Amino acid sequence: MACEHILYEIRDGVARVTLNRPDRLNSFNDAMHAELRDALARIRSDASARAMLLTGAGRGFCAGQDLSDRAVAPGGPAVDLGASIDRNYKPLVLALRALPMPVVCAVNGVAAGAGANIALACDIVIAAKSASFIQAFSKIGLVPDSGGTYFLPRLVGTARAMGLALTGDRLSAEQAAAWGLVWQCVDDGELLATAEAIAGQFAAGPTRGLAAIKQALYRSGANDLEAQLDLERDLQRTLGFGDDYREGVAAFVEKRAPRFSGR
Ligand code: T3D
Repeated sequence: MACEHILYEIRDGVARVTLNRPDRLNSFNDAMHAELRDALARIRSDASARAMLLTGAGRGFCAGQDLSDRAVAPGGPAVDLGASIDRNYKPLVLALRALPMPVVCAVNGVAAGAGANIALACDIVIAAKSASFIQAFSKIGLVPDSGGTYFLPRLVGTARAMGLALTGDRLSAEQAAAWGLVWQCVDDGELLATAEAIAGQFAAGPTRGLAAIKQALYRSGANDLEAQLDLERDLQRTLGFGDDYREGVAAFVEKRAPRFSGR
């Protein structure tokens, strides 16, 4: 599929995806969703991709759904938002979480509505100092979607989640980092270099092990301790038969840097 609304490349083990509708603050229309869905499927099936980096073009990261596609003429039929979520937002969030490699999100500017929660669906979120997060849904009579009501209380607790969701107030990147909503807040000029360095580190890492870490942490919320211990055992068993574990131990014993193959 030709890409018109995203930029996409795989280089040096890192799949880079840039949301690219800057004049609309990279808000989502159906075509951008389709391109992103296609890119994620390609990344998943390309063995040369061992980490993903998601960012936005221009001054914004993503302003959520393109609302110009939602304006309804008086008396006209309403859009079925549930169908839109089933078709676009739910598969996107699930695909990011299930991608068998770390996903680094570089939040370069405002992340609003579904744009904020798609950032939170990524595994490591780095925000530029000038970036901000807005749960804009309450301003238009909606509920946080794209995982907002799932991620927010888990990341920042119910009181802060409730405040963010009910008010729709802007949260600065620095405050987001202080609250533990994101991994790091960096100077604007350092955002891409920082995100590239982290994605590059992951791309040279033990890919299956990193994917298993994602899986274990994301499943821990629904497991009791015994189920989680069993999951850790099962993952460890599988990884212990892999090339990267063998290489990691050999490198440690030989006092050299490991050369992980991702297998
Ligand atoms: O519908 C479904 O399928 C269900 C799923 C819904 C998921 C959702 O994401 S619902 C929430 C949708 N998003 C919003 O409500 C956010 C709307 N945008 C804003 O509130 C503001 O734009 C921001 C706070 C994000 C940024 O403000 P500011 O002042 O920095 O920029 P701006 O001037 O408002 O925006 C710049 C341009 O982008 C502007 O266009 P113009 O006037 O230069 O031609 C603005 O209209 C456009 N833009 C920004 N956000 C959207 C958008 N155009 C369409 N849709 C947007 N979401």
